Amino acid sequence: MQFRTMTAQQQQERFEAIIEAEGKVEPKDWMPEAYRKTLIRQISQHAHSEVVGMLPEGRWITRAPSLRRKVALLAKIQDEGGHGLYLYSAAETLGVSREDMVSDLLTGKAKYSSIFNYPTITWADIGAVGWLVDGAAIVNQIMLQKASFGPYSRAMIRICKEESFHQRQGYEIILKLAQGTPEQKELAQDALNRWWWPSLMMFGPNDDASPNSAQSMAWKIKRISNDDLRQKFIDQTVPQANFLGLTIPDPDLKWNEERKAYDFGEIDWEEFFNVVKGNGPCNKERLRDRQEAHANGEWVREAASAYAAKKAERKEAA
Ligand code: BYC
Repeated sequence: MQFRTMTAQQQQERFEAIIEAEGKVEPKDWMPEAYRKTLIRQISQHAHSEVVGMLPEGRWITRAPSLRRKVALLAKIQDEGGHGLYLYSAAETLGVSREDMVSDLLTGKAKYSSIFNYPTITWADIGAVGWLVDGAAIVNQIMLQKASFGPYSRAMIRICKEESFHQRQGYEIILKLAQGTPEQKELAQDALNRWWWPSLMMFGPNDDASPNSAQSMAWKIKRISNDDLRQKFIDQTVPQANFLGLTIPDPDLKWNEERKAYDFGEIDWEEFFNVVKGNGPCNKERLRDRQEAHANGEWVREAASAYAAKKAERKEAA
């Protein structure tokens, strides 16, 4: 039966059956309005995060310590731009325009990941971003490959492949510094000290303070809760820090044999919400840089749309 000829109840039942059977909801399928809105919210925020995430790393392209490091960093940052494009395209299939999404970002209406409002002040920060930020992103994004919305799930499969290269790129930078001179090791430790807690915040508020989680999990957009993902990240990252000979800046961090997991200290949620509200160390700078980049790209958008219009005109005339 076609969606168009179904009653509202049949449509709802078909949607629920797809979710139940681990199938994929596709853009032309009927879906509840709230499901569509949740996806637009999450996918567009994710796309914005990828694009804004290019900025803190972009600062280091001209200052990378060797040609090899520069090439790897450039490739990584280009990948992030690509991720933004896949994700904007996935969101567009839900009926929202790219112009509207970009405008929401540029006017400060849209959220993007809190992590990108922290500064990259030394080269070791580039290592920490790859190791910890991309590391956290992978832990979160592996489950999104199985998201119930087809275009999001397919975009995430490709993104995850690229993210694992990003994580290794960062870990290798930190490893070299950690094995270097005492000054280099100190740079690595200092970067870990500054990026550890913000990385834990990337997973979002605790489960009991996460208004969207329960419904997103029922719809199989999210598969694992914020707290469970955070724990997974901590458990896999602590042994890496130990191997590097670096100390995680948390005096309460302790292996819990009963839980077979690390206990850890209290996250400063006041800092998190403050950053999300726009008051982090770099929020203003990030928005200003995106606004500037958008204005500088005006001629490219004009040229591209003029070319598309000309092509359509020629096709019509032929
Ligand atoms: N920062 O109910 P909750 C990358 C918001 S990019 C800011 O738990 P949800 C990379 C949340 O939006 C990494 N805001 O929400 C790129 C919600 O507000 P709204 C980005 C946050 O959606 C370049 C409110 O808090 N990854 O990998 O169920 C270089 C309540 O939260 C944050 C993604 O976007 C935050 N950290 O769960 C390197 C992954 N956390 O919208 C790396 C996709 C929460 O109700 N997104 N909020 O106004 C997700 O998986 C989920 O959206 C989240 C939050 C886990 C982030």
